[in-house]
Amino acid sequence: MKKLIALLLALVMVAGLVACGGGEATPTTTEAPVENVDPTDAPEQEDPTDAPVASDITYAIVAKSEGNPYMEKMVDGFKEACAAMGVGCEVKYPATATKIEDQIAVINELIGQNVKGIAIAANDAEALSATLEEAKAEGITIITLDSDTTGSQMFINQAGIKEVAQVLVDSVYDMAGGEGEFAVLSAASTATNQNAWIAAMEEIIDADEKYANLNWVETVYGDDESQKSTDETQNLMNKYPNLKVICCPTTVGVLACAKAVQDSGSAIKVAGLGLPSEMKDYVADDKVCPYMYLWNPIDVGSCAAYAIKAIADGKVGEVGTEFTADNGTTYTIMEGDNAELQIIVGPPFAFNGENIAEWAAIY
Ligand code: RAM
Repeated sequence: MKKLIALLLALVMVAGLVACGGGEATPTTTEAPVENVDPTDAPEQEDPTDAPVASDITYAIVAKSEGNPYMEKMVDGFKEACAAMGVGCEVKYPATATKIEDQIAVINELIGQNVKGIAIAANDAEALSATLEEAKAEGITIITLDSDTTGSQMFINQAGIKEVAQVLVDSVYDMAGGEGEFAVLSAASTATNQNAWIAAMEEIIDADEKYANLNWVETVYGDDESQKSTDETQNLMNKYPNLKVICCPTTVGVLACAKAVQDSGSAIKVAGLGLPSEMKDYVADDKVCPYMYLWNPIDVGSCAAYAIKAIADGKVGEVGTEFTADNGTTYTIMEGDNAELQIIVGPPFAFNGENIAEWAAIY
């Protein structure tokens, strides 16, 4: 089984390396996934992340929280890229997603371990800055992925903030039939990525008359915990009997919400960002979630590892210039919102009843 997973991952990585360019629609998020592989046809392969590492350089990845399959996929991509570059890889999960001291403790630990680069999915937009400055003063390259913070040299942005917000607003508009009540079930209240998407959703709705008949009743927070997300969904259903749509810009939240709504028999529709492997039973025209969006979290993790090396190698210049990372992909450098710089991995991709099963086999 481990070997099959490794093989599938390796195939995804090959596609992923092509896909990390940003800008244009990218193959791994927009083209058909690799074919399912018959395990009996597959050559015997060692898990590449088990291979001995020649260099004494180690890069680390810090996730938002443990037990979140999205984070685990991102970590897989990071590990694979480290293995391909021949550098060591350290993976850290903070004790919680809600107490920023937990991520601070993890970064301090990594400084003590002499890692050369850290990629962090930040649980707060600012509270990590001082610790990250200390890390940089020790010569550690600091980047953010998934969720940004000040103090980061570069944010590996999975998809543009406005692009994500636009598909979420349009999903709500469509699923509500253009008018009526909707709510947002988010992750932790300090999560930079969700907060940025929510703020951009507000701007999009305020700026266009088309959305004037949508009534955003409340935003609640499930903290990327399944039970809390379920409880918050039930509270919304009880509090707003006319609710038409719940929009969840979090893979943990959208799964808990879809299940709670389906189990209740309610006619509410669920929109948001979900992992196909977790959402396959809930996504189809006639199901609780007609369609949803995401991108390839494995690509995001892989791009982060390559970006650390590019920065450390001095390949990254000014805003508006390009650099080619060791995966052979050229990225355009943009100004960051929290981090100094950012690159965008690719556009959000729609999953529906037609394509969800294929993608569920990959992530
Ligand atoms: C959850 C996390 C993650 C986010 C995805 C969409 O897994 O909150 O940060 O990017 O959802």
